[in-house]
Amino acid sequence: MGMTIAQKILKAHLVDGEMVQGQEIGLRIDQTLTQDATGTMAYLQFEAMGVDQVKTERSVAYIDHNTLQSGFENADDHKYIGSVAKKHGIYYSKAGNGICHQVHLERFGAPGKTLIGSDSHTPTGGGIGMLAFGAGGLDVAVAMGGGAYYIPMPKMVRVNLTGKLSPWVSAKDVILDVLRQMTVKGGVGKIVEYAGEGVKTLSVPERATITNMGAELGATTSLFPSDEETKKFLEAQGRGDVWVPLSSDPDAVYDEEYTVDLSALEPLAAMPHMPDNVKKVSEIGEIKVNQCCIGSCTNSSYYDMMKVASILKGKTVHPDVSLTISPGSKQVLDMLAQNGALADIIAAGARILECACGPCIGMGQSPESAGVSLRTFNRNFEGRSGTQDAQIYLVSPEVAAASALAGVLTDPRTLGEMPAIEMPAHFVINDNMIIKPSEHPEAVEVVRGPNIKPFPLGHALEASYTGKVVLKTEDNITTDHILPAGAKLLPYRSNVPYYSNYCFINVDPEFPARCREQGGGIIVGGANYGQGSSREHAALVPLYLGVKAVLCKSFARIHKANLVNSGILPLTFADPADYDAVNLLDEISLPHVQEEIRSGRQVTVVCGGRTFHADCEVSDRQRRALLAGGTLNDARQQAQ
Ligand code: MIC
Ligand code: SF4
Repeated sequence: MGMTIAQKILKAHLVDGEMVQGQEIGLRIDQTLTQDATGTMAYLQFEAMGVDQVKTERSVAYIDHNTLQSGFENADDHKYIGSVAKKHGIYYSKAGNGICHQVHLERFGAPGKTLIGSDSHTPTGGGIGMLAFGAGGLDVAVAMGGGAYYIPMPKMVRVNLTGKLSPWVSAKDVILDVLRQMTVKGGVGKIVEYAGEGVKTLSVPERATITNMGAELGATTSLFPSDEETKKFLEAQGRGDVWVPLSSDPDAVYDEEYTVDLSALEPLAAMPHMPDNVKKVSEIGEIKVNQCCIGSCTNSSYYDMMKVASILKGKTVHPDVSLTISPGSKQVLDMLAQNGALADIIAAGARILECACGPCIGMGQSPESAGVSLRTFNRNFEGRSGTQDAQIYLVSPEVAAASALAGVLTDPRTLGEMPAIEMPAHFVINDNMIIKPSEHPEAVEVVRGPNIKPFPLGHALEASYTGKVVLKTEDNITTDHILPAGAKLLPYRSNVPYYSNYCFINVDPEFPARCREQGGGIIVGGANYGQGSSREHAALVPLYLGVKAVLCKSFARIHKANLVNSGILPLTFADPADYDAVNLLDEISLPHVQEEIRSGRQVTVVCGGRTFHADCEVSDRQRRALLAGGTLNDARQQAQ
């Protein structure tokens, strides 16, 4: 039987298990990346493992999230990560060099290789045919130490691209259309492959926009074939030698198929507050806009920025609009500076920000109260911008730039003829903000600032458990709900005790205090619990607050893995109707939980005199971790 592209790469990297759908497989990981907001934890865990030098082909530590230094915390974290990197064989991309996914695509990614990153948008690498996964920090630490990365063998989805994009319609509209079709839950447990005639009409940056936002589908990862276009991109990056061709076999079997007719697409927008709440710009109408933000790992390539510059050239941003531009990397900014496009952007009245995540993660540029902000980013969850009542729309760079000029949401097709943007034959290559690891690692001292506190460790699972329901949530709870980010809180990513005061703060401000009163307990959730970011803090902080189990209708993949790593039981209602019978502060007992987890049986749940069952769908390896109270405890026990 023929194979899909993903199956070929999985097969070449399989070190454990069988490629049978739903069963856990272990993969050899060629490359890892971390960013700073998840990196401190990942490296603290890596240090706890006692490995000297990373065992991967390439590991890179990026500083791109916490770049606002309004106190010592972020700068101290950068210093810590820089010194750990130097000591353990990891490349270090300094603050200002760019967003991890953009820089990795430009300078390190390679078709056919496996990559895991402690950031949910790591699948951006799928734009060049890399099999790239977002993961928790501990999983990345294990991979750096040479350990396998485990996922349940995913289903295969094929998205057929037919036709060719019309002028002013962009790759962002392709993925917004896929989100409209599949929803934010539609990709869970699946790898999405793009195929068909339309593929060759898309450049690598356009493909990367599409694979980037596969994270919003909940997909395990997304990828494109590696073809002549991929080769051209890598050659232009001076890295033609890493190119290999990759395509699926003609008789490859997919579990699901979707079609996007590129020719029929129009400019789209995801309306507040979910990435799958997609409408045509022409249907939404001319709403007044206060802010436009162009950048993020979704839309910050040279290609995107050149489109924006050509729209802004010779024009002026509307007096009521604040337009921010964050180029994805130093390479992009450098090229815009050298060819004069940056001058066009500046002259139009845009605010140029650092090459970093910036407004995407609420690191500055929070909109005004109830402000309407059009963003070329990937997430518009409520409150993520830093302004709780802001209305965030996700759009293409073309829509954002056109609207910034007009002051209202604007269909760029009204602008007349679209300027043609050529992909460069050679990108400007200057890696002087990427620091190589030391040749004398023994001489490097790791620097730890006072904000870096130890991370919590779970306790072995006892025979039975009784605790109160400390929170009951609706469906689609995101990790931004569980632990908000933003400029005020991100500096505490290496300080779990402090961060814990903000757990679920925008859902139920009493949650941290309630956990302290009750000595922890159980969280009850709806469907797709934990979607969004890979931040393992969304597990570590509840662990710190004494949460022993999350009982919900279904989980997002990375969050579920993070719960297991922390030793928190990920339970799902065997009968979703039982969700209705459980209320806040009810007492829940799990009378035989240890035995049931050990033997893989359903977990008995007693609540208010009723008995029902929950599933704990995990692998044998994960069962062991849950019994030990987390993956690190388990690794220690195995080592003994
Ligand atoms: C995000 O976009 O939410 C982040 C910030 O990049 C996260 C990682 C984090 O929370 O540090 C992600 O997507 O994984
Ligand atoms: Fe950074 Fe935003 Fe991308 Fe997350 S989604 S990596 S915050 S740019």
